[in-house]
Amino acid sequence: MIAIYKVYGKIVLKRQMEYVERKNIMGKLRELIGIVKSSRRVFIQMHNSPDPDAIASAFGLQYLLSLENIPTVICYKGEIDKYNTQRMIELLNIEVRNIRNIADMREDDHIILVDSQAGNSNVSDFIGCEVAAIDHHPSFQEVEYDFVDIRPEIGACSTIIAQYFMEDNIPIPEAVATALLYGIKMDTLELLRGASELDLDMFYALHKLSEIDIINKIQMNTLQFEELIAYGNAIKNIRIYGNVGFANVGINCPDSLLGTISDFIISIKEVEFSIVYSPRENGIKFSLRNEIDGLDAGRVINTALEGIGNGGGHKAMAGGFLPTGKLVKTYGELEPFLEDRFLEIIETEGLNKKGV
Ligand SMILES: [Mn+2]
Repeated sequence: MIAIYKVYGKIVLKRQMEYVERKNIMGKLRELIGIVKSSRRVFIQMHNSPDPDAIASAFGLQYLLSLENIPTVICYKGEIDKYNTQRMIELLNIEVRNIRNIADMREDDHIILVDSQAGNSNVSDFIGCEVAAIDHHPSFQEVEYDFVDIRPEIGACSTIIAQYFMEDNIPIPEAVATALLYGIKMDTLELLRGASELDLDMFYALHKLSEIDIINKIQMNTLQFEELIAYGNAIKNIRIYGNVGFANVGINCPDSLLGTISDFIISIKEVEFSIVYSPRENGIKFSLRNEIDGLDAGRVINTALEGIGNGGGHKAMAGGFLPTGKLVKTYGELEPFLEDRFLEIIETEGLNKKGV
């Protein structure tokens, strides 16, 4: 890792100077503040079962808005079930609230979506008004916002928030820098997955401002017994067809863990595309990872679940949900049906990209 910082060191310093020089130009942050300035209260909504990148982005944005005396509440639906994410919240003193503990949200309250967009399968529609979206996922649905900063080419939403600080030359408190650094680290697998030049720049700048000790503490002893069971199921149930791996990790595996197991499955040498899923009471939850050049995991799941469910994401990682209510298939029929469907789409998409 040290080698990476050294290589990019010079370039980053030059760019930081450019940011400083540009500080007087009205940036994205000013535009956003203009929109929410007069709000009674702003809710910063993360995707359901938020991950470190979503939490860091919300935390950073909350700080930026607090400088303008704009009252905010960071909120989400679902559970924060991964131990390292809970540790992050605890150690950095981040205040997040589950929607079930917010009784007084009103229609005229403003919502800023971070690391998410309205209409996605993993974003619940709260009663407030979605006025803004800051995200790094591709859009699968057109939604009108008063402010939008959606950049699918960026590896982490934390990077976009960090850029707001840098552009306007706003000093970053240590806890915020540490959170954003951890967000980038987690979403880009230590800068090795989908990291853009801006991710590298922000990572480098944040690294110097962060308390690395806290990151080490967040990452220590993070494997829980429940996770071990899910890994066990994945190992037991994995099926590999060519370079595509499928694994059923068992009933009600938490969303965030599903992604971690998909990362694990794709780390197998023979697997270049992984589809990991967990049956729920009302459907099946999917997590996909892709290492094949001509393929896009987001498109694969979007096509596979078209008309029967909802899915999307990036080239390298994606997710989706298939409600079983509408499907007239027993569970035993469903697994082979899904495998065929995915394999067919992967093959067709791969061939299309090669221009065959
Ligand atoms: Mn993210």
